[in-house]
Amino acid sequence: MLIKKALLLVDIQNDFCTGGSLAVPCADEIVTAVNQIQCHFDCIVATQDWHPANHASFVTNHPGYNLNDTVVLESIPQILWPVHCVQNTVGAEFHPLLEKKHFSAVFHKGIDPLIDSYSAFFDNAHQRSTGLADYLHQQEIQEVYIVGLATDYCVKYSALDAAQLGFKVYVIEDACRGIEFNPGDIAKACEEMRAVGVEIIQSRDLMRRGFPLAS
Ligand code: VGL
Ligand code: ZN
Repeated sequence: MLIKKALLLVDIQNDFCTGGSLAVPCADEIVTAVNQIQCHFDCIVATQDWHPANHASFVTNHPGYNLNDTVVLESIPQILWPVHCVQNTVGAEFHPLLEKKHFSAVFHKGIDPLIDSYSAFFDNAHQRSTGLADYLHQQEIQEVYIVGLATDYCVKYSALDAAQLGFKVYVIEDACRGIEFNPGDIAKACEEMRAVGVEIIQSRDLMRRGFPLAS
């Protein structure tokens, strides 16, 4: 029986790309690869970081605190970020060159003002689901291939949750970029993902594996 695979595009949005408020170094470089691999997947899902303006991860909502300070939200350490990906703003839109017409569904994350959501599946307290897990189960997906931003935050937490949910998970390294706030963060994220069985692969491996083209 053919294994059902989904491609998950994490947060490929203007605010994480060049000129954005939380620009991930070299983020724009992934767009070509992400567009090229879409032809191998029947199921393509994307997430948007989608914060209300009063979101608790924004440094501006914590007077007296500085960028990248840590606060505690619902017992979870929270890094304070610049204002980014505010709902219905240009910064929250997908990168203009990202191919969007084959998306099967889009899921929003980080909508609760009181808690952040690095993972595409659940908020950081694992209290509220984005609906992505149910959707992938409905589509009878067994394997999830992850690309996007940022390797050491939302890609990592999405991969860890996907593995915990029982999916076979692949992270396509050259179609991701990380923040690397501290040197070594990206490598550490890859090790954490590997430790739970996530395979870190390259986009060229998709051709080698005898990947069928989508029907
Ligand atoms: C992300 C920091 C804050 C991400 C989202 O998409 O990796 N990082 N919000
Ligand atoms: Zn965010």
